[in-house]
Amino acid sequence: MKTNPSDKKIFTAAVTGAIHTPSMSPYLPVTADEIIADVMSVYDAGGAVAHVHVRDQQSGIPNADQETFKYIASEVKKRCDIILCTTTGGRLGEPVENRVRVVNSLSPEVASLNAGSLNFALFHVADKFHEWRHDWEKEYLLGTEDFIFPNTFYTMRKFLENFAEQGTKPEFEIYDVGMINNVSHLIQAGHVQPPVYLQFVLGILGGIPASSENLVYLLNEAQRRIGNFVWSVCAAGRQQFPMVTQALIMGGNGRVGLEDNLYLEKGVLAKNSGEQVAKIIRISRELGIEPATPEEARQILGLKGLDQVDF
Ligand code: KMH
Ligand code: ZN
Repeated sequence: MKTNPSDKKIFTAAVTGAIHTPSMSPYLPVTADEIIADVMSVYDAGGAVAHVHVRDQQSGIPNADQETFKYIASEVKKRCDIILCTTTGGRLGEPVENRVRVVNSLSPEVASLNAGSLNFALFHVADKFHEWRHDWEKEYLLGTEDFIFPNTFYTMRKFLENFAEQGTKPEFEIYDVGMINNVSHLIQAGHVQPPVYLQFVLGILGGIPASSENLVYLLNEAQRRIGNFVWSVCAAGRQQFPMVTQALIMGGNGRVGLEDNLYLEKGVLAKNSGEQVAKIIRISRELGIEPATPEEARQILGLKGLDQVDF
């Protein structure tokens, strides 16, 4: 029997993010070459999309350096056809104008678009670590007790103008139920065309907790208010595999990766994001669900294609 690409599921891995810091795992990719290696581990394991942030090469501080983005994207493109989803979330505290720059400089196929403001909190994690490799890490985490991650309607509209100019598909990061209403508004106001791509991000302190009930609630609410969308789930920490598995059972797509969770299983650090991709694909195949190739993922998401990017 021939499988339709839309029966297959898109596995994304978020490879480094801006949440974890170098002291938390020796495997967290920091330099551009480490990030490239992690993206390749994702591709080799069967992932279709890699979500990418960049960091300062020495200190590991997340930043929005365009040269680093360009180097990573072009090196990955030389090696494989994986879809790159560049972040417009960036570092906690990065000025909004810097965050969107990557859309114009790389013209990526997909980029993240955070669907509302929230108290993006990491301060509670700082207590779990006692030795820091860099001075900035503890301060960065503790500073989030008084931090709002700004994604106002104005910011979202301006970001979407940049996305539209480049033909870049937004991946809406949905941290809480009200953000579904925000996306619905953006569609109704004509700032973005359906079908939209939603990434439900569960378990961030400041957003909706990771639970089965909450995922059902988010999905029902998205069906009611938006109707026409492709969706995926990721979850912070140990909820990563349970929540992504639940998404697969409910017909969604899933994201893993070291941005969201540093572990492969209890007490075992993942050596790269590819190990997590391999694990979720093993689980998926046990459920009779096949991973989409990057080309199939392009069809499912309606992307412009790798020949249309600027890297
Ligand atoms: N950097 C975090 C504040 C995104 O990539 O767009 C949120 C984040 C989302 O990582
Ligand atoms: Zn991210």
